[in-house]
Amino acid sequence: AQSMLLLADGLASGALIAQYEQLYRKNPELTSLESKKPENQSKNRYRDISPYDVTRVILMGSASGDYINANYVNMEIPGSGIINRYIATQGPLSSTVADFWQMVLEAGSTLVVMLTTLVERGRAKCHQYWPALNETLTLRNLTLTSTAENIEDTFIFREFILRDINTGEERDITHMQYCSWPDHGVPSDWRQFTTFTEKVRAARTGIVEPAVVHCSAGIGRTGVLVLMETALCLIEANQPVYPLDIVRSMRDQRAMMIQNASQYRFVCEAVHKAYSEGIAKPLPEFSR
Ligand code: PTR
Ligand code: PTR
Repeated sequence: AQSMLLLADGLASGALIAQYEQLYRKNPELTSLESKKPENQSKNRYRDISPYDVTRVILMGSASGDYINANYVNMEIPGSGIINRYIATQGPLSSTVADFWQMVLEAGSTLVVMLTTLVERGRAKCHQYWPALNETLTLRNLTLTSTAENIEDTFIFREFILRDINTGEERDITHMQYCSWPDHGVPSDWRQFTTFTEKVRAARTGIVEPAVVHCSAGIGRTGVLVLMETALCLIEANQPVYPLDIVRSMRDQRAMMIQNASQYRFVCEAVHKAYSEGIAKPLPEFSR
């Protein structure tokens, strides 16, 4: 298809990267004032990573205020009627674990995607915000019970039950962790990453509530996954894939999505390979 030829040309000529470097990292018209308030600063893992006010997730029922470092990111797939909804967020801190699960509860989410390990090169990247298998974690008005854990090469899939103590409401949560992807870097294998993304798509099929996606800062690796899933959905709906437009749309909802040019190149190459190898292909119902 036309857009795939453009993508291949752009990768070969370097134009794709040049255009990416021109793009703003933050939309200059959008503020992030809430994250700078004194009472909220300790809730940010990184001082330089702040959510826009306009798309931030506002907690309704948290005892520690309405702020969490998270944004709603909605990616529309034209022509298909699909809008993939995400909450892009940082890896929880020990002090924000209860807020994190409160957010999952309030958003109605059933899927949490984790793209970091807890520690990388000796540095803490994310607090372990879930209990060990068959154990229960109690957080203010919530409990979280871990009921299953399956390790598949570099992925770990877990099942949790999230329970609201006040209402008795229970919800099954699927947790999908990708384990071999250091921050600022790219996955070691495009095929494995594409497989992981396909599994995320399968897990969210038919679900309108947002998938909660996080890494450590919630921008770099989270951005790569959102771009990949969006591109696969566009191909399936027989729509052109213009990665730069997708990044712009993401960065209008959460600043700095996709950390650097090597991540952008990686995901563009993965999209192109998935298309040329027929892993991603237009569905018959969408071909014109
Ligand atoms: N349905 C036609 C086809 O698949 O060939 C027409 C079509 C052409 C559909 C291009 C989508 C297209 O988008 P792009 O080529 O930019 O991916
Ligand atoms: N100031 C931090 C740093 O550059 O180390 C912020 C940061 C951390 C930015 C991690 C991006 C990071 O990667 P990811 O969003 O993939 O966790």
